Order: sequence, then C-alpha cells, then structure tokens
Amino acid sequence: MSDNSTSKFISLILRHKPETIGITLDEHGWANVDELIEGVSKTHPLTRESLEEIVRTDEKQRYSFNEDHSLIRANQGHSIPVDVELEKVKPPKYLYHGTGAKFTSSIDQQGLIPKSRLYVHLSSDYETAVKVGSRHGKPVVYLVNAEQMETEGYAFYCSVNGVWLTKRVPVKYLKQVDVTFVESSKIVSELKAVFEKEDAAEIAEETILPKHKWQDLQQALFSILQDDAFSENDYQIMAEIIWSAVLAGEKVDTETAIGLLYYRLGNENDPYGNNTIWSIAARLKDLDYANSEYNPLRDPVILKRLASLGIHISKNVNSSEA
Ligand code: HQG
Repeated sequence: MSDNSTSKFISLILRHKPETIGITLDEHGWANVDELIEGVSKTHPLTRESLEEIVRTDEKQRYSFNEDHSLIRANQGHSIPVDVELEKVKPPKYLYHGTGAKFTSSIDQQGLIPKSRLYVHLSSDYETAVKVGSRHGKPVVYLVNAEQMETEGYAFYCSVNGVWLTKRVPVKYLKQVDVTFVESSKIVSELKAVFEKEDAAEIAEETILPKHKWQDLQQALFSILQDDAFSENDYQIMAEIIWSAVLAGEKVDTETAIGLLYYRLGNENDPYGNNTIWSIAARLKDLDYANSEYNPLRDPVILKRLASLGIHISKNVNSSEA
C-alpha cells in the first residue's frame, strides 16, 4: 500500500496549493512530475516508483499522468481555477449528493453550491454519497434530478474517475432521499444485475423476493416498469416476479401493477395475448380467467392511474382523442 499521508499531500498540491512546494500548475491543471517529486520529497517520502504506485492504486483514481508520464494532474476536486478539459456528458436520470446534516437548512434555501471547489460533486450511487456525507458529520443524502436539470440547460461533466460535476444545483432539483426510495433503488440495482443472467426470472424469485419487504420490492418493480431504458424481456421478468407475489398473497397495488404491466407488455386488441399479465389481471380483479370482457387498457381507473404517473395511453386505435 502507498503512503497515505504522501497521497493526501499530493492531493493538496495538485488541487489546492501547488505553491506549498513552490510549483505551479498549467491552465489544464498539469504539474511537472520531476518538480512535484522534488518538492514533495522534501517533507514526504516520494520516488518516481512510489508516485507511479500511488497513481495506479489510488482507490478513487484521483490522479492521471499524461502519455509519457512527464506531467501529472488531479482528475477533479480542484479549488484553484484550472480547466481539466472535462467533457460535457448526459447524466443519468438521478445523481446523489452526500452532505452533513448541519448544512441542510442552508442547502434547502440556496441549493448546492461548490463552496471552495470549482464544482458541486455528485455520485451515481447512494452508497458513495453516504461516504462523502459522513466526512461532514451525520450524513444526509440528496437526490438530484439530473435529467430535468440537463433538459433545462445545466451542463454536467464526468471526471475520468467517475465523479459527476456541475456548477450548482438549484433547490427545485433537490430532494432529501427517503429510506424507502433508497431501499428500492438498491433493489433496482440488484434486479439489473440479474437481468444479465439466463433464467433471470427464477433467480430473481429465489434470491430477491425472499430478501426484501414486498412494499420496497414493489416500488423497485414499478420504477423499472416506468423507466423506458429496459427491454421487453426485462419487463417480462417484472411480470413474472409480480405474478409470484400475487400467488404468495402479497398486497399488490392492483391498479398500478396492472396498468404498468399492460402499458409495457399488453395489447389493447388482445388483452389475453400475454399469459402472465392476463393471469395477474384476472387474479387481482377476480375475473373469470378464460372468459372475460375486461380490457385493462380500456379501464378508465387504470388509465387514470397511468396518467397520474405521466403515462398517457393513446395508442393507434384511440389516437383521434390525442
Ligand atoms: C456543502 C472527496 C451549505 C456540501 C469526496 C459539502 C468528494 C453547502 C460541503 C469530494 C451548500 C463542501 C467533494 C450550501 C453545498 N450551504 N453547505 N448552499 N452547498 N454545501 O469537501 O462534496 O477524497 O468541498 O454539501 O469524495 O463533500 O477529496 O465537497 O458538504 O467527491 O477525492 O458544502 O471530495 O473526494 O465540502 O466532497 P467539500 P464534498 P476526495
């Protein structure tokens, strides 16, 4: 393992105070490697080999060399104005920001500001945000509606070590994360990992169903069903899991479940076409499985529920209404 205090000191030099060892960074944040080693090694043990080791093994991949390793810079986290040539990238739907409980009243008024750094730092997962927040005392995590921010003109950057950066986050895009949401977003990640496998539905039923409270799991399933990013096959797996829950007598939110499943997998002209979702609808609505006039995609209660989730069914036949 590399010497942690040397690594911390290098971070101070490359992000905040190069003058401490009498060096300067260029406009893109690069320092000369020989100068850095010479300056740092006056107070901290550092050789070219140990520097290479620090860069290679840093758990957050904080530093990069240029091609011939004559220059080095921090990938992000600066307080001095350098341009590390970050590329604007489309962010995921949500990002997280971890902070200390003591900052929340100020954040709830002003939104997130970079304070001494150039950017507000965000992460793509909740767990990282909790760690970052814990550096400031009791951690609190905010959910950032990154997709909406981007649509409304805010730029996002992703540093080479995967930290998301943006200039500021106004209050309207922030929400303190509640525990159910966190539980369900963890389950969403677990489910996503299962999607890659063969027999995904069985694996999910055996490993994920028994492990979580149904209410948390249901929220995770609904959030996947509302997300366009998944495939028909993934949605079918959601249907299989919901069917298992129905059979197990779990308290399923009937309208939302039927609505979302039919929205993803149903056919307005043939409500019985997909066996799994018809079984779910028939069981939850107490219908005659083999003989019913019921059509979920024409049920006003279901359509209203979907509309409340922002989903408006105006498929081919009814398009005259649109
Ligand atoms: C808070 C570490 C009051 C903000 C981590 C944060 C990270 C406000 C603190 C990286 C505020 C600044 C950055 C407002 C923001 N009112 N407080 N309006 N807006 N704050 O350390 O995000 O290990 O500068 O919530 O992993 O904690 O160094 O930023 O709590 O990626 O590589 O002001 O540092 O990475 O604190 O951490 P920081 P941060 P490294």
